[in-house]
Amino acid sequence: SVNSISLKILLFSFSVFSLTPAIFYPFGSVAGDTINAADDDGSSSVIQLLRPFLFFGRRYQQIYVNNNGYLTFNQASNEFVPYSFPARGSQDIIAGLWTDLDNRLRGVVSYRQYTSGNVLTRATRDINTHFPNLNFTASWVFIATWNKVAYFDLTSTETSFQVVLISGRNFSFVLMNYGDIAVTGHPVQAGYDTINSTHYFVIPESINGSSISNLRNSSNVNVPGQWAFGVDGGPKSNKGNLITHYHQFVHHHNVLYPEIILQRCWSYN
Ligand SMILES: *[C@@H]1O[C@H](CO)[C@@H](O)[C@H](O)[C@H]1NC(C)=O
Ligand SMILES: *[C@@H]1O[C@H](CO)[C@@H](O)[C@H](O)[C@H]1NC(C)=O
Ligand SMILES: *[C@@H]1O[C@H](CO)[C@@H](O)[C@H](O)[C@H]1NC(C)=O
Ligand SMILES: *[C@@H]1O[C@H](CO)[C@@H](O)[C@H](O)[C@H]1NC(C)=O
Ligand SMILES: *[C@@H]1O[C@H](CO)[C@@H](O)[C@H](O)[C@H]1NC(C)=O
Ligand SMILES: [Ca+2]
Repeated sequence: SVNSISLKILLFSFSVFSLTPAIFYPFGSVAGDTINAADDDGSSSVIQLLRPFLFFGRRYQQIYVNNNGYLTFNQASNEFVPYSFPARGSQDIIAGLWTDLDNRLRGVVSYRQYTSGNVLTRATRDINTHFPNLNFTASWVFIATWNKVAYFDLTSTETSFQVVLISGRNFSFVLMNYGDIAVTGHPVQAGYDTINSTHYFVIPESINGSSISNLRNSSNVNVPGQWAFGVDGGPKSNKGNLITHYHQFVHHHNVLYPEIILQRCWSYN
């Protein structure tokens, strides 16, 4: 019947979408990524950055991609239970989805940095869209991807997200891209925190594993599943408030309709 055909088309388009969301930057072995060892609480080796990354006033030359869903600068971390931001702790951290991920049986954690090519063009366009009037040009992009990674002890789950670091001149940005995020009973945390928590951000709803799947349809930049942050901490980011629109998308007859739920403001400094 017509109904079953349209249902099949819908299911087909949903399954295509779930393979690789359009917001994802290139990743995986086809993109030439370096792949982390499959390990419950493992990390990359130290990654020397091809350009220094400015994170709220601190300039980093190296980074680690930790399998449990987050980036650290000074040392690798095997912590599988996130602490809550703001922690007023002693490290800078960028958490795409800090929780007990485990890719021994399922999923790939990988990363790559770029200093030329289409990825820079795309990053330049994305940042100028999200942060108009900066006349920004990306000169370096770092992409870390957790693709279809299982949670510890929940070996049939698949969770996909990316953390993209972008810099040019003395501007720096973080994009978080969320695909399918499986429900979990483990503690979770998404956002970033700094030494002594002078700057931090927690993505709304991201501390509840039961509602974590909503990361795929929320945004601060009108792009479902994408969050964008300016993180250099330079003078420009102290000029007033950045108004952000937090959208959720509602399911109705298998179609996603945008619904404006909230408008959030935060002081971008
Ligand atoms: C924007 O940046 C480019 C290259 O950095 C520069 O050539 C151009 O003059 C800038 N435009 C404005 C309006 O500042
Ligand atoms: C963090 O706070 C402690 C205690 O107030 C202080 O001693 C330390 O210098 C601060 N660290 C940084 C990097 O500001
Ligand atoms: C977590 O999310 C679920 C589903 O949205 C909700 O029922 C539950 O009350 C939430 N728990 C907390 C502690 O916020
Ligand atoms: C970039 O850094 C220079 C000094 O290194 C400073 O004068 C300038 O204000 C900075 N620009 C921004 C946008 O932070
Ligand atoms: C968000 O997306 C997920 C997965 O598509 C869906 O199950 C959920 O109902 C959505 N939540 C909202 C609030 O739209
Ligand atoms: Ca783990």
